[in-house]
Amino acid sequence: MSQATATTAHFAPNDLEAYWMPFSGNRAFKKAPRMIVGAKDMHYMSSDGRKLIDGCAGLWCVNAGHSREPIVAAIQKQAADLDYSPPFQYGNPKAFQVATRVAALAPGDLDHVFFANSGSEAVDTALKIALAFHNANGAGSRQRLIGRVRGYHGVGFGGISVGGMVANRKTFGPGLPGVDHLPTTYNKEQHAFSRGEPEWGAHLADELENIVALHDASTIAAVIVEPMSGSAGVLPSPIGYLQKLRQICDKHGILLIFDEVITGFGRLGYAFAAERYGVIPDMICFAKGVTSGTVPMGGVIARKHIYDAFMKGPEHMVELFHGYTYSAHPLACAAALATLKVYEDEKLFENALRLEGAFGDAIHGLKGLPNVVDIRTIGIAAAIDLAPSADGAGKRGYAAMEEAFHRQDILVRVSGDTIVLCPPIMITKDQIGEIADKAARVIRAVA
Ligand code: PXG
Repeated sequence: MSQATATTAHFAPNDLEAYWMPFSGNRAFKKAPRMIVGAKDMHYMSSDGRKLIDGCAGLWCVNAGHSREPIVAAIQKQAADLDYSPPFQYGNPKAFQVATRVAALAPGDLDHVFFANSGSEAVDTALKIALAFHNANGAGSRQRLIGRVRGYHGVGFGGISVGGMVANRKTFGPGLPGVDHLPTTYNKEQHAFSRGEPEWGAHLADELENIVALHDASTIAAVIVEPMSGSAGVLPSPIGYLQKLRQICDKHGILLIFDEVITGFGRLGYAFAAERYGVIPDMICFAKGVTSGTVPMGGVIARKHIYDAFMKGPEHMVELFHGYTYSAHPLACAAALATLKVYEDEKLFENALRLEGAFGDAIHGLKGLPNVVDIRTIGIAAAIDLAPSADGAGKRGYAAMEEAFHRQDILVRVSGDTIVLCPPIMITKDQIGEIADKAARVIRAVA
């Protein structure tokens, strides 16, 4: 831990009331806070001075590890050199450099990058580009958007509409009109305890033909899917599924969008899952790992034909009526350039691929522990489903998170009664073993 971290380790706020925490049980947290005050490489430090291994890369974002010197230095220098510059009609040089680097990492002719500040904004941006693309091509009737049951695409109205999370639909109403959904690819009978891409389920992509038959292709703008659903609990695409979706989209002139907010930047052993699967979507949404979580940044990578469709008309005119005050923020750009260099210098994507087998072995070794009803692993990501306890859904999961934080010195992500593990991809084999051991102790403790 750095000097600064050590001196702040015992800082504790004296009033927790004002902060309305996102996606949190506010009252339970405020009774027994899990306060984090420092971080370095694979570890967090708690306010009571304990070192916890980061089992979830923050929130799937700190792929390069915490507070890495070259990234910290780049952000500090940028804050002193150029704090902010307007992204509309003006440019900062690093924005062009990041775009070039990200485009170079993306396969095929995914050549142009539009910047946002989060995954949610990236998704809204991609959906809007899809609609505007068809408009620009004289196909304005293509307005329908297709998502998938159990998909997670952030929290904007576009994202929750194409997403397939029941809680969003129950809480916030019907969302955008003209949205339809493919079925989820997860099937417990067929997939339980699978490693990597399950063999069963490619045929579920054919459901897109049924949606086309119902609405007609001329009304459909785009399909958006996660190559591996993270938030729904690590649900990888079945073998051949994404290839089928690509074929059907091509046949009907429908754009295919991969939401790679989680799968981007090494989680599955490649810069993008598109490369792992050999499928080139028309757009990729990214965020999180692009800056290793240090400064918010998101964006959309678009294929050449998408960008070109907009580059017509008078040259002084705005081509796409979209953008954010903080698109390509200088601090985010500096962080992204430094982060991408760390990934490259330390070969972190290759590290993830190399350790995928060891990670799968370690986590699947938890099969047979009390209440473990399914385990799924792919890349450096795993979900462990626990049977709910008799006193209600989500209670065992919450207890697992508390046990992990307060007693086993590991940060995990919990969704309902599912424990998710997705540590930084700078991880070593020993640390994989440590995470699996700690997870085992947590699972036993909440039996
Ligand atoms: N798309 C995908 C595929 C995501 O996973 C978003 C969009 C939205 O990103 P922002 O930056 O707006 O939050 C996400 C976010 C979890 C978890 O524990 C996952 C996300 C966020 C927080 C927690 O699974 N994914």
